[in-house]
Amino acid sequence: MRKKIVAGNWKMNLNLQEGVALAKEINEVLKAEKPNCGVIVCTPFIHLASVAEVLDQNVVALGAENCADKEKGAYTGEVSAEMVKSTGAQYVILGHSERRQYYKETPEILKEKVLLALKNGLKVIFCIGETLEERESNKQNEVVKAELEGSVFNLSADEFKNIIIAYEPIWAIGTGKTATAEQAEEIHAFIRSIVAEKYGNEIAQDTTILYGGSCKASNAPELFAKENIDGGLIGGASLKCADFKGIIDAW
Ligand code: 3PY
Repeated sequence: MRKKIVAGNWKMNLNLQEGVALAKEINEVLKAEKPNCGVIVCTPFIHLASVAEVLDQNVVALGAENCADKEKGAYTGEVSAEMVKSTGAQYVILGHSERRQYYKETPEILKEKVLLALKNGLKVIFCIGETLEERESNKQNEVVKAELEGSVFNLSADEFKNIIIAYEPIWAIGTGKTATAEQAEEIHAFIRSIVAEKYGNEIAQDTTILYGGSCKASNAPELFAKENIDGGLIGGASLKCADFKGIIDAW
């Protein structure tokens, strides 16, 4: 049985004190009422060590939003997968469209990041998704397939078991637009089918595929009701405990 997950992606929001306070609140609320799914909060690097101290990771696991494509050394300002892991984090988001778009992260760079994350014992939330233009020319399947082939389909089956896929249509990120549950289900089913082609049906059935892009408490129930949607990667709505809890409660 694949894992249902709701993961928060705080992006570049909240200072350290605000981040720790939010993590504490989420932890308390979920300890009091155990969720029906796995919950992860992915925070900026500077929050990781402090947030690790306040989370019971059996209830809320911790992840980073990025890691370097180099192992160690003279890369000023970078943070390695090993450093992320040493904070107590267990997950890392890689391939988010904001990283691809604003920081020019290519499939090759992402491939290196994925390998280093796995080598250091992190599980990867790997994001894929098409632009509006690609969707309008019906290229979404081609795009997500190429993104998987470019950065994660080189992995062995054992390695691939540590990958969570997050489908995030770029046109739905931070825009308030959400793919309809039917649109999302259609492409999630396609993604599962190409995972099955590559790694076989058993691994495909066990792979968690999250939906991301303006997912909130109001649309989460409809999205999560779909067979191939195993939860959400949540941007803005993960920045307030009540909003985030509202999505978690959709399971
Ligand atoms: C969003 O929901 O806006 C996201 O980008 C989640 O990663």
